[in-house]
Amino acid sequence: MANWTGISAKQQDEIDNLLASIPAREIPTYDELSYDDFLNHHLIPNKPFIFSSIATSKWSASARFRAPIAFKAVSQPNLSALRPYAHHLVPVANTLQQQFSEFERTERPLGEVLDLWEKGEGKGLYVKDWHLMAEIESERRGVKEVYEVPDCLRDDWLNPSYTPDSRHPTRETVGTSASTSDFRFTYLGPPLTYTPLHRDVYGSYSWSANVVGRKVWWLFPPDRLDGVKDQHGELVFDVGDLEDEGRAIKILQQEGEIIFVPSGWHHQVVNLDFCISINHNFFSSPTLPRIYDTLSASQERVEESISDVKAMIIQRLGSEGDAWEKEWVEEVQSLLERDAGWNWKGFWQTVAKNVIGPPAPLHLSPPVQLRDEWIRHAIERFKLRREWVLQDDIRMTIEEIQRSIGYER
Ligand SMILES: O=C(O)CCC(=O)C(=O)O
Repeated sequence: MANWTGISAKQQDEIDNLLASIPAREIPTYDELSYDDFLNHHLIPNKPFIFSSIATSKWSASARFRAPIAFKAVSQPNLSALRPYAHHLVPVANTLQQQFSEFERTERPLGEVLDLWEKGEGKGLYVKDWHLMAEIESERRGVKEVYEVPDCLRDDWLNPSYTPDSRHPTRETVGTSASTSDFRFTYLGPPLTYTPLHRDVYGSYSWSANVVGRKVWWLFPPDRLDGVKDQHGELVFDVGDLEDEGRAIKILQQEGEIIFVPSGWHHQVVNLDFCISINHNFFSSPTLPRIYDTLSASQERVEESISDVKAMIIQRLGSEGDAWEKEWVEEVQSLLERDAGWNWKGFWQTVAKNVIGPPAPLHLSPPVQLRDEWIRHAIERFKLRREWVLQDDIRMTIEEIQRSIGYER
């Protein structure tokens, strides 16, 4: 059996109730969007929008992964078409089993999960963060066997630059495991599997394309978070537990549509049908100030959490000279990398890489003067930090960036 049929009457009721609760769409939907409009109406002001299903109509995934149903706008998943990837080890969340502020997670071959689904089992299992594109590239094929990144979304500083055909292994990709190398993800799961309230990694933007099925999104701009906190001031796990769902911008994303989620916006997502979706977390030069702020805030939290270590280092090395401070900075940066996923070294290396080899052509990127202004501003701010003084490798990377944008000070 290639299709998913395992939905109960109770689940169908829940889905019907969700559908009945969707208001008129509050964000724009475009069949086409010029890069200038994308930059000025969405990237810079940090506002969401949707690309209509035209954006994915020519994707191979749309032809391969959908089993269309006559006279219906929503397809069934063609699970057999995923069998060529059955050997990929994929992260699987059990959305019926909450563990603290996450779901229980395991890693297993995709084939095992497909077997369960094809038997009508594994109803709560959600394959999330599967690095399908990196896997395809590591097997020396091109991602065009799945998708095409829309023009507007190619200025992506977080992922390998978009190349439809197989790419030669680079210094960056050799020795990196496909399962951790990038932020190009594929998600698949049965109706009512969901992703709890969260904000994306590093304060990045994300885009998410529904190849199969429909999703409901609850979006929260940064100034609308008060309604989703519990009595201890902590963000709730599931906004469905709140009477007013936190007064979200609530969107029904149809099959084929791509949603753009702004940087720093919290969101929750539930699958209404069996869904297969592809998403990227990404950022580009207009997001640099937000990414910078997010990393600074993560560092503050890390420093607070190990403030006793600072006292111990000073006691051991004395407070004269900068030896204690050098060790403290290194300690903080290494914990920051584990906690936030990266640190200042990674931040500046990412900026350098994208300045030296821009991922998108000029007409699909912000004007160079604007880009360089965002970078200069970040450099000016960074020069006030102790890491600028104490971390030689970062200083060298920044000097390389300065040379590249013609900004020597
Ligand atoms: O589709 C989902 O379940 C979550 C997707 C998401 O959170 C994102 O694309 O940022």
